[in-house]
Amino acid sequence: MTLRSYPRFITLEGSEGAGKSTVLAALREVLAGDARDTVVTREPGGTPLAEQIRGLLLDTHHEPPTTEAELLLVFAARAQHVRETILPALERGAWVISDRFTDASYAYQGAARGGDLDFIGELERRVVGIAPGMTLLLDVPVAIGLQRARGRGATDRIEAEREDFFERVREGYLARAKADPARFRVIDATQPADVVAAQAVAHLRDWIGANA
Ligand code: Z5A
Repeated sequence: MTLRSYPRFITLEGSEGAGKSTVLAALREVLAGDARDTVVTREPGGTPLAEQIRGLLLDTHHEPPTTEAELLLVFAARAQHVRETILPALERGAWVISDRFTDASYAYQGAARGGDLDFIGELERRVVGIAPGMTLLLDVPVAIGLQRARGRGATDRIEAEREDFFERVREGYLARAKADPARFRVIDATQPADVVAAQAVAHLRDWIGANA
């Protein structure tokens, strides 16, 4: 089974503290300004059940899930998210922007945790089945991203990982981008937040122009 790519499906990725929230707000504003039917969602999460799974994944009050359990939990949440939220929206012609999607599993559970990339690929094909048309990757050196993220206060289970974990996340994302330059737009997220947002908006406008 091959993945079906949807031009109106756009994902936003980045390692810790890359600044996805600001960019997401800017993208939402563009689509709302054009009066386009738009769904903005996130992973893990995006449906009531998937949000519960997110809680399990990020909670620090139980024993940490094994690498395999973590991987299956993110894909269980995604299976629900794709069928309950993303596909119904795409099928009615809406634009969907997701704060993270399957690339995050390759970066976090694959590159950073050492999970089996072939198995992740198999899950992607059999459980997910769809791919975004465009992915914006906000790239920032780990030390800068962690400083920003930890400046916000309480950390969840994954945010509490060590710096070398996030180095592998970043490398995992950059490897994905290099392997699929037609889909990825890599943005230097060390720039001021308004500059990063403006570049993301420019990519979105180009993409809409080519795919509306
Ligand atoms: N995860 C996984 O393991 N596997 C999967 O398949 C999926 C996810 C889908 C939750 O994701 C966790 O799930 C995540 C990966 C894992 N774990 N981690 N770590 P999330 O996306 O909800 O959580 P997050 O990565 O922790 O998001 P974040 O740290 O909030 O990142 P962000 O949205 O990019 O950061 P931000 O809130 O926009 O910005 C952080 C701070 O930096 C904030 O104070 C901003 O004002 C500041 N900032 C932002 N941009 C700038 C610039 N350009 N300059 C200066 N300061 C800035």
